[in-house]
Amino acid sequence: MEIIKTLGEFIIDRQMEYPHASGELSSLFSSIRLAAKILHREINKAGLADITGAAGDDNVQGEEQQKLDVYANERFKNALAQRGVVCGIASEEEEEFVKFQETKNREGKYVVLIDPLDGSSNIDVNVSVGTIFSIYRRVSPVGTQVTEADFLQPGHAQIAAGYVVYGSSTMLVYSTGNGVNGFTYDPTIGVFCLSHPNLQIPADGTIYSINEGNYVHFPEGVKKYIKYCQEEDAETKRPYTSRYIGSLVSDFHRNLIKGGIYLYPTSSRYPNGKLRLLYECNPMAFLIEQAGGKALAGPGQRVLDIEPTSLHQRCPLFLGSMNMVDRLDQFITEFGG
Ligand code: P6P
Repeated sequence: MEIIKTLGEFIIDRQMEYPHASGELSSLFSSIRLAAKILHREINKAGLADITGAAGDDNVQGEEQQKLDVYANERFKNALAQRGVVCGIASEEEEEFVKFQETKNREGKYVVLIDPLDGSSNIDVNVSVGTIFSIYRRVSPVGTQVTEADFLQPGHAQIAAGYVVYGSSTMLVYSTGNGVNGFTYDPTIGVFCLSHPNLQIPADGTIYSINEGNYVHFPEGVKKYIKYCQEEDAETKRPYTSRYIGSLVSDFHRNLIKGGIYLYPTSSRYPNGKLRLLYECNPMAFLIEQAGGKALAGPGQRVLDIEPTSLHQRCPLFLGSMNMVDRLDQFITEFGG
């Protein structure tokens, strides 16, 4: 008889490891779990319902908002507000951070930063998309209104981070700082089941993931690394394989399982990189370090040590297998990156 450990049981078991834990973080995760199940339902019928396609507005990024972006943002915002343990959120879909005004929320100890539906432009072509979340303890006094300082914390202060990937199966992968665990959603019984305990990224891999369409604009060190990936070398199993889905969560998840490196450098269109530090780079960097990998924003620059200055600031991102990121770091240190 197979033993099913659900996400809920896993959270309770792990909570026992933190005697001081008051169960609030568990409650926070249950709200994320609920929103993820609802989004799973909507994404898997998106092609049928009139919920695909643009919503007609542009978000703070100036990107055309897909209807599911808007829906996802509302779902996660409402779920996170209901439990009272969160005093506010920042979202890719919200220009300003959102203050939860209920008294129960002002007592909340946590803030959540979220990309509700990353890669949403892929929905209409049936390619995997994801939700990315990052959780901090607030720095402002409990009982007061949340402040911007609560959101502008360096990534190493995260107490938890994770993602949901809505792919061939829906998975929730997260860490609270003691390793990374993956849960696969079983829609027939409506629960996330532990399917990938203690995920560790291989120290080496043979996959590099980058949008080579921007090659001519890449820094010299990145160009040289790409050529390195393409050279013959039996010992280091090169040439590597190029895989780029164009959905960060999907590219990240594949590399986490198989080993590999994901790169989003600066380019002419994105002089500071495209990805957002607070709700894309930091949570993914937290996870990859917890899984034994590495995440840089530039030569020797650990993503998690960046001191944020604004909610939607961008930064370059190089993350994945430790030895692959170290090799890239040599190139961008010597030639620029
Ligand atoms: P490009 C999706 O828009 C996203 O934010 C990430 O999910 C993805 O990795 C990246 O941008 C793709 O960007 O410029 O290669 O299309």
